[in-house]
Amino acid sequence: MKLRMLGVMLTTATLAACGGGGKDGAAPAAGEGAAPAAGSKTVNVYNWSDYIAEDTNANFEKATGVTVTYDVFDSNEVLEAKLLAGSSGYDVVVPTLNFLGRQIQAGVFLPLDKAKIPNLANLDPEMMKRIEKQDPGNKYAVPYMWGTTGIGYNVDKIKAIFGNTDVTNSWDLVFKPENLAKLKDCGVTFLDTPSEIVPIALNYLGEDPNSTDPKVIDKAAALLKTIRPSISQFHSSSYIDAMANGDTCLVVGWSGDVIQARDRAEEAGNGVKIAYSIPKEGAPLWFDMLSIPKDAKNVDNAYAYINYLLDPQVMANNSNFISYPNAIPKAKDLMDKQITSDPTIYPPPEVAAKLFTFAIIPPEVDKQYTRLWTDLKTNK
Ligand code: SPD
Repeated sequence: MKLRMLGVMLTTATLAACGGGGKDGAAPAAGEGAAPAAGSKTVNVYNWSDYIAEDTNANFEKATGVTVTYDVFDSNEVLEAKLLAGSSGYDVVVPTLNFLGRQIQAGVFLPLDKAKIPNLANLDPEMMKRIEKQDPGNKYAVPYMWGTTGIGYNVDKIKAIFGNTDVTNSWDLVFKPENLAKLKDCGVTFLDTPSEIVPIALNYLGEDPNSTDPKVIDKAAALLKTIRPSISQFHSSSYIDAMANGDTCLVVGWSGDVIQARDRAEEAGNGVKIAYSIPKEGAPLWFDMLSIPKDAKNVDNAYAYINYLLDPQVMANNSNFISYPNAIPKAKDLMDKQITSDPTIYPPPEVAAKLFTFAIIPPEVDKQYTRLWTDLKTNK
């Protein structure tokens, strides 16, 4: 069983000085090219919460002599606001690919000096080709982890209410008001982001999930209003513990986070059983990308940090800990088979065929998303 220090991997977007503490005796992996940088001895990293093994930063510090200051967030919107404002103070950030795409257009990032990231050679060329659609020439970023957005659920509660868990195979469970109403009392959490929930609703309605037509987007807004009375909370990180504790029985959330909730419940021995489903109508597939803001102060250390994360052993340790897949084939070989053979983490081809990616959201669509989201959240 994995030992996790609950509370160390923060589930809220707060400042976290993350380091120390070995996990399962995993050996520090130095990572080729992770030599101490001359000059400054720090790197300021801004990553998603619950998205790194608890010993990775400490191991990097040991290998390089560079101190990691590690802050976390749980929303692309929050990260983007900081990046667009400038002077974020961060040297390494991790936007999702479609957000990265528009941030590239806004001139936020440093073009990568690939000679400083020798472990780039470890990345899956097929995946890099896919990513190139939103980062032409793979000029500004490299993939860290990828995943899907689907349904996390409390197995026993769903069985008690619906008789079995087959209902989790369809978004009908979420978008038919009469279904979601049955879960209202045991807790329903949605990710707090229109940029995921609106495309999922559009896909369910048979529309293009990336539609930019205001009338089409209004259809998603109308659908969401019909289920609003049954949504207890909008949050993009606290649901891991809430599910693990049995405080919420359904989430529209991220694959690895739900698996982490499952593992936390198992470790707590509290009898709560959690599972994750990618509904048959299809679900989002996304990539989170390591990049360097153009005003970063510790650029060489940022390269050393990114290069370190791309070491197959380091990447495998991280993926094992957070239950998200990565883009390094050699790392997959080093990972726990229980994770690499889990179809909810690594979707098989027939499931993968139904996944859709997010397009770059144009400014006018962004405004409509923000308006409808505020309206949805404030009017129950
Ligand atoms: N707890 C880590 C969650 C990472 C989620 N990445 C965001 C994906 C956005 N589509």
